[in-house]
Formats: sequence, structure tokens, C-alpha cells
Amino acid sequence: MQTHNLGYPRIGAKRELKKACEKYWSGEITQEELVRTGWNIRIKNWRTQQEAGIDLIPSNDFSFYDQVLDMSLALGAIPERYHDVILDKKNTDLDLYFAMARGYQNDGLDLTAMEMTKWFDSNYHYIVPEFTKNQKFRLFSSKITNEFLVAEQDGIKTKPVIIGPLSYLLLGKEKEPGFDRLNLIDQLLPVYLEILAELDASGAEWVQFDEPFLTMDLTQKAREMYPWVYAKIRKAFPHLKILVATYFGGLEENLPLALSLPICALHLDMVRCPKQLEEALDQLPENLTLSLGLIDGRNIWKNDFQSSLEIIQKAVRKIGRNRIMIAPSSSLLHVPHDLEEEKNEQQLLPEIKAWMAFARQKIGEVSVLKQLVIHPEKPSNLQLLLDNQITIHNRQTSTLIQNQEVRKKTRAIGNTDASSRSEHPARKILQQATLNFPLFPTTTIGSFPQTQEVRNWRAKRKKGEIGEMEYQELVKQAIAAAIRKQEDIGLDLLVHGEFERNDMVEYFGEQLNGFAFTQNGWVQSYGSRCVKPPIIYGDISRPAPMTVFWSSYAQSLTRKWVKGMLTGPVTILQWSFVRNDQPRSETCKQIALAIREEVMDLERAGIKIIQIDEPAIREGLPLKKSNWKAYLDWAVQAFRISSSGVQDDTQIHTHMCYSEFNDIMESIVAMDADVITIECSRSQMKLLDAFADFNYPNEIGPGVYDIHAPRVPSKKEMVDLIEKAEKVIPSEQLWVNPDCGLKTRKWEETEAALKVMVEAAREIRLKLLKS
Ligand code: THG
Ligand code: ZN
Repeated sequence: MQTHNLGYPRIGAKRELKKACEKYWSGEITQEELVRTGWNIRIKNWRTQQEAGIDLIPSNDFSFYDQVLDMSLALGAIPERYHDVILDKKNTDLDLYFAMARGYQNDGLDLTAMEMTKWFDSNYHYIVPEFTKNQKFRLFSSKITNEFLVAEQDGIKTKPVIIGPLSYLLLGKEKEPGFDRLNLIDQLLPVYLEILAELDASGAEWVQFDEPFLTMDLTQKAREMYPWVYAKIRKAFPHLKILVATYFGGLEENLPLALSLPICALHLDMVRCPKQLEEALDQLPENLTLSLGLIDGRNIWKNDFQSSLEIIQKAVRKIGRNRIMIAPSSSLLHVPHDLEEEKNEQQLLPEIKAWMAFARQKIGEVSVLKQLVIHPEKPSNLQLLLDNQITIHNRQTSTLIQNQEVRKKTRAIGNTDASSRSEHPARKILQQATLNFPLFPTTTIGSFPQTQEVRNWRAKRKKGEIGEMEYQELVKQAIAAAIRKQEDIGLDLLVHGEFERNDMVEYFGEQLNGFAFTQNGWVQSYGSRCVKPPIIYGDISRPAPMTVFWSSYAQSLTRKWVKGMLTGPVTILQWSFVRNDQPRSETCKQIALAIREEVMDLERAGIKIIQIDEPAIREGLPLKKSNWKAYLDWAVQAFRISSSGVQDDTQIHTHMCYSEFNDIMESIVAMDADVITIECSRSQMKLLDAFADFNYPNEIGPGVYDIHAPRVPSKKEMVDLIEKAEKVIPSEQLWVNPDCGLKTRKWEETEAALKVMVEAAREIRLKLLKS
């Protein structure tokens, strides 16, 4: 029985990679220094796993930005527009790589970044490969082999991890019409074989092919290609041991297909889909090894050894120890590095910390499970098992988890949404009477620039260098300045700017009961950007108002309306580590009730417009379509619970980004927000078609400019976009706003762009008057 790991976090235990990358980008360190930091992290990770006793340690799981982009570089899938970057002799392949990831402005070149999208149902984002009809591939970088060789010099024979050819094609998109990217397999496969030839020649024994698409709905064509592709690989390298890794779900109808592949081992996610074991064992061909993904790679709870052992024993009885591998369910990219970095007992109670495991602890668990199988009678092993059972029992029975009051409330609301509101047309009349907005009202999504200064205030307050009152005074000044700026710009609906918030989920979690926080629990979100997801360990309640103080202060400064800003229940759930002892829908309902209380307190305080953001509602969609309805039903219900306790003339807004709306339109309508603002400018209003096709009945603010770059668009560009929107949505339903929040921008560009946006709205109103 072998232990292995699918991937280790790569940002470094103290976010060393993030810091080095950002320093390199701003010219503070050399490329050599950045590259050295990269090797140090890799070597440290390999040694950590070796010391933990992992038999097969992954390599090529490291990346300077994103593992899918690494693959595009390895395969030479580099869109033509970036080729000029390396014409400049100062630039290396790494600079080319960063140009693809982040865009490149220099020496007359002005290249935008490649598109980025969500990695399955996680909060990680990857760079989408781009394919043309005549796409050529060639072996461009030797990163995969290099990592293997460096590890070998360090005495570790790793298992290189690469994205399987079919999942790689499926992750990408066609950049021109008239072809199917799957047909590129004939051009692609030879390059994969070259990579394998290099690895083979370097002495690699195992290679892991990630094929997460096997857990999704596949077309018949894709299903037919799988055996063909892996047969070619097998034929070219009969001695290489190929492990195909599937994760984030069960194989279900693709199980027979996966079991039929001519490979050495198949990895199954036993956390998301434990029930697939039975069928897999029944159908397992004689020469196939089964890798059991037992340790949750997507969450931070300790493994329940007893139940993992039961699964392993079941498999052992059927196929024997030698054909079993044990591992985490997925790459550990999605969990923080090391729980031992959490030293502050006020912040993370020791009782709760004892229930948790981060990446370093999880590979320890994999190793212990093996020991428990091999030497079950050894006293030290018995002790480990016993300790684990006690911890699991403590968590189940802890008084920290249960809040009867909350349970009573969620039971009472049942499957209703407790809505007391009229239909939207009636609400709209009442709202307009109170709010009195012009046509094409202008607003922003909520956040204004989080300058270094603002971040410093928070850091100083945390360290005790400034007191609570002093901090509040500083934030108040920032709010007052933002209100004045918005009035000067001439926006119709103002926001307070969210200067008091770190992250839109963390901020609310910190004020709710049932949430715990880490000091250093960083997880990569994209590139060098990280998030520190809160940990939902118990029943959720709201001990006190969370945003009323700041929103009312902002409203007191102006005669214009100021929006109250909240994060919605589905997004708080989706961007947290969630307790695994009850259904996610139940936890979401508890959050929804807490947000509902906040909404009603804001209303009582005189806030007439309240925005409840749900940017993550789409990424929470199950990977298989057959499970969508159940999710969408409870997700929509949660939003409605949070939003529908108010009077008809209180206006509810919501905001979503990164979303393709076509296949979830019905649910968006069912959310019944009075106004929805969406990201739209990068798609040139294409995303709006879904709303138009559906005759979306409520109001919409399609984003009229992209906030991801510092560029200030011209008035004409924005007018053109608004006119495009007007062609498909009646003007009485339209709002004018940027694509998303402005926290990552600087004030200078923000003010300039918003001024142009307000002028664009005025021009449209004039045109309407004249026509
Ligand atoms: N919060 C959370 N998840 C998210 C987003 C968010 N997922 C989707 C999207 N937004 C991802 N985007 C970002 C953008 C910026 C940052 C992180 C994710 C970011 N992080 C800081 C960093 O890495 O330097 C750290 C933030 C902090 O200091 O708390 O800038 O908005 N949960
Ligand atoms: Zn957004």
C-alpha cells in the first residue's frame, strides 16, 4: 500500500511566493531572486512530505502563477499577440508567461491579460487556454522535467503532475468559430508524448494525469476519446506508470469508462462521493490500482480515521493491500499550509483548532492511515487512533457548535422565504415615489480604493498601535471624503466605500457567531492574490448589527441616497470553509437569517436601498447538471430569506460577477432583487442577452467599464455600451455603473472614470429627451 499526494500548496508557509512575485513585478527584486524563492518553496515542500512519510511526492504542482498556464507554456499554446514580448532580449520566457497572465504594457506593446475563470467549484481561478482552428503545439518549456530532476538531486523521486490532454482541451476555449477544440488532440498528443519521453529518459516511474472532467457531464465524443488517448500513451510508454486523477466529485456514469482506461492507477474522490467505492471494487480490472482520496483536500477538518479505515479495509478485503493507494481527495492547493502557524489562542480557540488540519497536517494523516492499516496492533498506533476518535467525538458533542435559538428559527422558516413583499411592478411604483431617481441612474458597486494607508490603519489597530476610537475617526474621514467625491462627480446613488472592511466575506464572518478565523490561513485565489477563508464551525447568529453604524454615518452626510452594502448568504458560504456535519443548505439558511436581521436593522436606521452581493452564486453550482436544481432552489431561497423582510419601498440590489447567466436565468429572476448589477463590459454587453431573451422583469445595471485595468475609458465607449444595452432592455429598467467594485483601483483613475461615466449617462438622457 502506497501513500501519495496530488499537489501541495505553493504560495509558501508565509506567502513567500506572493511577496516575491509582487516584488519582481514592481522591479524590487531580480528574476534570479524570484526563481530562487520558487526553488526554495519546492524543496521545502518536498522535504516536508518526505518527512511525513509520503511514498509518492508530487512535482510540477508548483507554479509561479497558475498550473493551467504552465501547461499552456509547456505545450507552446501561446497566443500570437504575446510573441512580441520575447523579441525584447531583456525579456525571458518567465516574462512572457507573466505577460499572458497579467497583460503587458511596454515599448509600444499594450497587451491585455488572457481570460481567467473559476477552477471548477472552487475559489481558485485559472488562465483559460486559447485555441485557434490551426492551433499548433510544440514543446516550449521544460519545467516539468526540470522539477523532476531537481527533486531527484535532492534524493526524492517524485511523481510529476500534469493536466491530462482531454481535460486540458476542455479547460480552454475556441477563439474563432468553426471548429471543435477536441479535434486538436491529433496536434496535441505528440507534444504530450515528447514530455513523457523526457520524463522517461530522466528516470520517472510514475506520472499523474489530472482528468477532473471525468467527474462532469461529458459529450459522447469526449467519452470516446478517453480510451483512445490513453491507449496511445500506453503504447508509446508501456513501462511508465500512469495514474489518472479525478476529483471534486464522483465518476458516476463515467466510472466504467475510467476503469477501462489502460493505466496503472485510478484516483477517486472518496470525500465528495464515498458511494462510488462499491461499484469501483466490483468492476475493477485485475491490473488496476485504486487510489482512495480519503483526506478532504477542499476543507480543513480533521479526518475521521475510523471511517477512513472502514473504507480502506473494505477495499483491502476485495483487492488486497498491494493494489491500494491512499491520498487526499484532491490537490491541497485549496487549503492553507500549516495549522501550527496559528499560535494566537484568542483568535483561534484551542478547542476548535484541535478539530482542524491544514495541508501539512493532512499529509500526516495520510501517512498515519497507512500505519494504522499495516501495524494496527502497535501501541503507538492504537493511541493515535484513540486520540483521533476522542477529537471527532469532542467536535460532535461540543457546546460551541449548537445554538438552540438558531435551530428554532431555521425550523420555523422551513422551506418558505418569509416574504411579505408585493410583486416587483407594485414595488417599483412605491420605490420611485420615495427615491425619485432619474432615468439611467448612476451608481457604483460598493467598494472604493483600499489604499495602503487604509490597510495600515487596520494593521495598526490590530497591533494596538492605534485605539478603536482613533481607527473609527480615520475611517469616518475616509467615508466623508468619499461622499464628497461622489457628490462632486454627480453620481445619483452613493456608497460609503467599505474602508472598514478587509475582505467582503471575512468582514462579516468576524462579526457573526459560529465563525472562527486564522492568522495565516491563506489560500491562493489567483496569481499572487490570496484569501483567508473564515471557518464556519457552528450554528450562526448575529450578536449585533454589523454595518448599520457606518451606513448611517454615511447617510447622515448627504441628501442623496446611500446604499447599504452586504455580502449575501451564498457567497459567505461559498468563500468559507464550511462545517461538514450538516448539509450546506442548512448552514446557508442560518447565514441568510443573520443577513435578514441586518437588512431589517439597516431599514430601521433609514437606509432605503440595500445591496446584497452574490458574486459566488454561480460558482456554487454542482459540477453535474442533474444536481443543479436542488442547489439553485436552496440558494435562491437563502437570498430571498435575507432580502424579503423589508417594506415594498425599500429597494434591494444585488451584484454578480464572473457569471455566465444563460443557464441560471430562471433562478436569477426568482431571486427577485429590484436591481441587479452585473459584469458586462468585457463581453461588450453579450452577457445582457440572457436577460433580454428572458424578458428580465426587474431593473439591471450592466457594467459599462472594466475595473480590472487602470485604463480610463472614453465617454464614447461608455455611451456605445449603454446604447447597446438599450437595444435589448427597455430604458426604464437600466442603470449605469462600473463592472465591479473599485477596491483594487487607485483614486485617480477611479474619479476620472466615474466622471466620464456620469457624463455618458447625461448624454444618453439628453438623447432620449430629444427623440
Ligand atoms: N473575496 C473572497 N473571495 C473572492 C474575492 C473576494 N473570490 C473571487 C474574487 N474576489 C477573487 N479576487 C480577489 C481579488 C483580490 C484579492 C483576493 C481575491 C486580494 N487579496 C489580498 C492579497 O492577496 O494581497 C489580501 C486581502 C486581505 O488583505 O485580506 O487582494 O473579494 N473571499
Ligand atoms: Zn463584481
